[in-house]
Amino acid sequence: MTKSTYPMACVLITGFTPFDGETINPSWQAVQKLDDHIIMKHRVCAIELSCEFNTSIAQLHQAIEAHNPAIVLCVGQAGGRSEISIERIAINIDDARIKDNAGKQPIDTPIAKNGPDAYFSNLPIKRMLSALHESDIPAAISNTAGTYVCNHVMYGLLHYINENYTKMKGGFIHIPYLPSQAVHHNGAPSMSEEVVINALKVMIAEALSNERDVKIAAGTTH
Ligand code: PCA
Repeated sequence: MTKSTYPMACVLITGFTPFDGETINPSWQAVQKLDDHIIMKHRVCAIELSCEFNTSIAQLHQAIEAHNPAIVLCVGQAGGRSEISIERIAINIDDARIKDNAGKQPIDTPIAKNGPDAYFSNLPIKRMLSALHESDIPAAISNTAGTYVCNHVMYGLLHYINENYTKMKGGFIHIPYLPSQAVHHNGAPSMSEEVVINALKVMIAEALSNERDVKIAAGTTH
């Protein structure tokens, strides 16, 4: 085998289709710009997930099988949040406030019947947080990814990793509205696409270079 025929290791990064009346989703807007970028000798592969329960997890599993990534970073919109939110935990429940893009609205439905109540991200979330702060990007650890499609995908990702690829790293990032969305939501905070793209690069590089996390206080009292 010649050197060029070895596939390059890859990082899978996902964004979502628009939902809840929006015409764009900032996650896919940013994520697609990173497709084919090389970060620390890893090729970034970007895919768009449907904002639909079940379909989204199936699409994610298919992409994992196709690319065998070292790291999977899923990204979604959290309108109303002001910072990059590094999600710590996914819980085994769907409780949809609104219908998904396929018209489904599961309420108090477990994601995996015999799965554990929750999974923690196995990415070095505190290191990622510090790296973002060092780059002057507002960010925080979040202790809830909600109970809609993003939590569903994060749980589906970590359950799949736990059952099939225990060496694979995975986690979820929520991002604020883009300024072009925030103008339609009175008082809502926003973050530019440029900053979000930079944040994703910083977090991917940090996750690729550190297997283990560090203990830094980043909890909340509320
Ligand atoms: N945000 C939603 C689903 C898709 C997205 O971008 C959520 O936070 O669940």
